[in-house]
Amino acid sequence: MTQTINTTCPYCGVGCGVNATVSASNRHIQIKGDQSHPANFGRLCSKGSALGETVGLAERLLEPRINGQTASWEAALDLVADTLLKTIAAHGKDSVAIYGSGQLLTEDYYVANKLMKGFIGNANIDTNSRLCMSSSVAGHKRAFGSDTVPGCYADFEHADLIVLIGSNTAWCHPVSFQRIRAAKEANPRLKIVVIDPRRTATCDIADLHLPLAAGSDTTLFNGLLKHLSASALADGYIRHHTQGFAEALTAASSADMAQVAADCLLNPADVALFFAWFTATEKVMSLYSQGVNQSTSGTDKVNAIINCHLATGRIGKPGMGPFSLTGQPNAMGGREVGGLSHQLAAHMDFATPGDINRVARFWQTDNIPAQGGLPAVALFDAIYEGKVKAVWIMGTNPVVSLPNADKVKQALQRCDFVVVSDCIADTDTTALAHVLLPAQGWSEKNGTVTNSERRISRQRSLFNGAGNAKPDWWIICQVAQRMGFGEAFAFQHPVEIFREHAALSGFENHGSRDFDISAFADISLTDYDDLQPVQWPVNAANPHGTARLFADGRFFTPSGKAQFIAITPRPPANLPDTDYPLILNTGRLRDQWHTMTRTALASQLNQHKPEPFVEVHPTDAERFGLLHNSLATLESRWGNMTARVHITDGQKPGNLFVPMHWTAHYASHGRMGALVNPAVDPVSKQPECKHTPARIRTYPAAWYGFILARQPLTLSGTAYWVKVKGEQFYRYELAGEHLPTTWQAWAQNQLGEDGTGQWQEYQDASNGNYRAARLVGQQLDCVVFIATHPNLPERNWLTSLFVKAALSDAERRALLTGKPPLGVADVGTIVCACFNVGEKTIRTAIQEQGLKTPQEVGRCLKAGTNCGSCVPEVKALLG
Ligand SMILES: Nc1nc2c(c(=O)[nH]1)N[C@H]1C(S)=C(S)[C@@H](COP(=O)(O)OP(=O)(O)OC[C@H]3O[C@@H](n4cnc5c(=O)[nH]c(N)nc54)[C@H](O)[C@@H]3O)O[C@H]1N2
Ligand SMILES: Nc1nc2c(c(=O)[nH]1)N[C@H]1C(S)=C(S)[C@@H](COP(=O)(O)OP(=O)(O)OC[C@H]3O[C@@H](n4cnc5c(=O)[nH]c(N)nc54)[C@H](O)[C@@H]3O)O[C@H]1N2
Ligand code: SF4
Ligand SMILES: [Mo]
Repeated sequence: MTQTINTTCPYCGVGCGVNATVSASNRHIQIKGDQSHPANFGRLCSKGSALGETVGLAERLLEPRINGQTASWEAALDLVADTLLKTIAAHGKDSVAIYGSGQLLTEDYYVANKLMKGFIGNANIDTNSRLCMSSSVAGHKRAFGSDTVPGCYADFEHADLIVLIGSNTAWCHPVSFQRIRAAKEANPRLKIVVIDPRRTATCDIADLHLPLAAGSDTTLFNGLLKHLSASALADGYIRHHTQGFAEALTAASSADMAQVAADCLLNPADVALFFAWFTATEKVMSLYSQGVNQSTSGTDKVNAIINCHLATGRIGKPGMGPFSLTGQPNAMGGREVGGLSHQLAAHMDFATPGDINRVARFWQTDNIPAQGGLPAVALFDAIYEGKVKAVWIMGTNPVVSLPNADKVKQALQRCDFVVVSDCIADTDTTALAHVLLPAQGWSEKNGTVTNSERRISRQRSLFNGAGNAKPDWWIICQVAQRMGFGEAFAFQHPVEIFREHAALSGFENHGSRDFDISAFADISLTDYDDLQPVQWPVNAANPHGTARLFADGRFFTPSGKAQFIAITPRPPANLPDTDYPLILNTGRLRDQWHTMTRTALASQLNQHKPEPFVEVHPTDAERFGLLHNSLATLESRWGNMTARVHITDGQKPGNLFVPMHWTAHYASHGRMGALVNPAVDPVSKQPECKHTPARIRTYPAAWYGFILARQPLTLSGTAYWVKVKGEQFYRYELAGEHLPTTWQAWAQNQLGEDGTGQWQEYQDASNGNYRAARLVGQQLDCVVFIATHPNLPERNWLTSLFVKAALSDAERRALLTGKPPLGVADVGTIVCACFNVGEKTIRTAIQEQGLKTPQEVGRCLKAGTNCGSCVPEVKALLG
């Protein structure tokens, strides 16, 4: 029996609708894009398409655990509530904290925030959104008086210029990227400018790429403001709808174009072209993400961009406006409920007079503190210092994702009481918990999320909870009840929480707050279950939602006018010096989600970039003696990591890039958060994850190798390892600083030898090569390849053998060469994750069939025809 249910993808802030055909008996799902969902109209990216592979039970946390032992819910909830109460009694309210996540549903988030700020009575609840969206939130508040994203995705089809600032849209918001690409194909006037120190896959559709110096965005946009002031000002708009223009222009006035180009390390002609396009184009959108937010000038960067839109009056109308791309599926919902420590709920905050009193009356509590609480980095410092003695972490993996992550780890090791709610059993953070609470994950949980364009969508349960896992809202309410706050947390179903959240948004609002979904204050369960995606505000005046705000030029500031902010550019907090001469930048890959707890479960998502790597410019590689594909150790003042060297001129000289994804669970030395400096933006308190002074040196490997094995292994004596799940195999990339006595004994030790298999072996002591393979019956069981250099055979042909029921004679004979027998094609590194098409297959088809365009490659091999995220790479192969 199957059933088709519409739900929402749990990954990025695009917020795609998913059509899930479910057979509940075996937890099997078939995933399709929801044609009717306005965020994606049926499209999904590689991650969304692979959701079906992530719902297995193997890695799940299925029961509560206390100090590593399985426990009942009663015992675990009692312990959490009692310990919080005792800690508060002994050390005061401020000694407890919650650290939440933009991956919680709105309903979960609402009750977590209500518990901490409303009833426990301190504001020490912050979230990973501090690392993600807080500079955008702060910039919006300064300019608009409210945290409002004015536009919507449909604007892509109206725009004539789209500027992508600090956003690798192609990989991080792939479905929006495809939509922009399609808009460009349909509208030849539409120009795309990418502003990013790196040349990313997003540059594939760029008419102009500005590889600016890291951290120099405020200089560039100040320069643009000054340039606009010469010929493109919307004088009437500035006069009637804004304040502070003169001061902003004065602050920008030293920024003449040549100086801007020099300060940003850009080609002056490119800067001139960008300024000319922006000046001449009415319908311009500025889309920005972490290259803007994750900076000690993050809030200023946001306002420098918004200033240019206000100066030209280009906001609130079709095809124009600043547009902050949200990261997590519910980054926006978290802001609605007030998940950040300085916010209250429903877009109210501690700083706005009357808000505390209003929320207190609505919640019927007199416990709300007078001030906001600690933001994420300071919160973990307080844990480290022993000021916060009990912390409850929900839906986030801070031991990986916070800056200065080794200190975060130590903070949790020192902390008296660490509770972690997660759906996955073994993460770098769950490893440090005293109490583990199994949360229902995507496919089980039920509630709402809000995407980048303010669109609320339903995530619906497809299955019953795994094992004894419970929804986050239920867990929080149970603890609240045990702490004596029963009446305020008597919710029986997420719809009841949603109604309260909606009612609060309308409470004494009268148009004074942008966030208003009061139309749902009395929503029935049936209507909630059927809720169609809708953009807030949704109220009596806008019962069907609102695509754009600010068309009338009225804002939520006391004067009703938008505010220009005078920006004085500042360099990043920590600059390179002789000890740490390089700039370490960090970010995302196409097929992984953050700390990989879920995406790494899907074999097909692990093939594109299987191993932690560091991108280095050729001149830096030469300077530091690094070879392509060798290993290098990176160090900063805060920590170190080891990664594979990728030499590419897509980097700017002096800059390094590492992906943020690897954890101690998947790699011995890949946890990049250890290096990242903890400097924060003075306004938003968002950390500067994109800019850490670092150095790099060759890792002194005596040997390199890999093992492919049908079963997971317990490795011993390998200094460097990375674990990669594949289709019926596990891949281990390995290296060590010392040679073992014999490779044979070493291999048997790693693989376990019970005498059942047939071994093949090859050794060449002269060049340090050792190769072995074991077959069990007709099937390949494992292979080992070792050398004293990193240039081992490619893994793809070998990995493709694991799905075969029986190896042919030719395949057996070829095994230890690592290359397919004559006449059998090696697919090469997987480029298209959706259809598993490799680089070599694409190259061969291009050559043999004379393919000229990505469309022709798509017709021939299907590569790039589902999510389209690999089209930039297909194009590169065509080139
Ligand atoms: N595949 C995938 N998609 C994701 C996620 C994921 O984990 N995987 N996570 C989601 C989340 S939570 C988020 S927040 C978004 C993030 O989405 P993005 O912000 O697009 O992703 P990042 O790779 O973190 O950073 C974007 C770019 O900022 C650039 N940058 C660095 N410094 C500067 C600078 O000083 N100025 C400018 N202009 N650019 C700079 C980097 O080189 C990088 O290419 O992605 C979401 N989507
Ligand atoms: N250096 C550097 N650091 C960064 C960034 C960067 O670009 N560079 N980006 C920052 C940004 S923008 C972000 S958003 C963060 C992301 O960083 P994290 O939030 O730490 O990363 P995730 O892997 O998404 O962690 C989510 C956790 O919640 C669990 N989970 C999933 N669903 C549920 C659920 O329904 N309930 C519960 N209770 N748990 C669940 C997952 O298994 C996982 O352990 O990283 C930040 N850190
Ligand atoms: S773009 Fe991909 S990851 Fe983002 S919501 Fe859509 S399917 Fe999910
Ligand atoms: Mo994020």
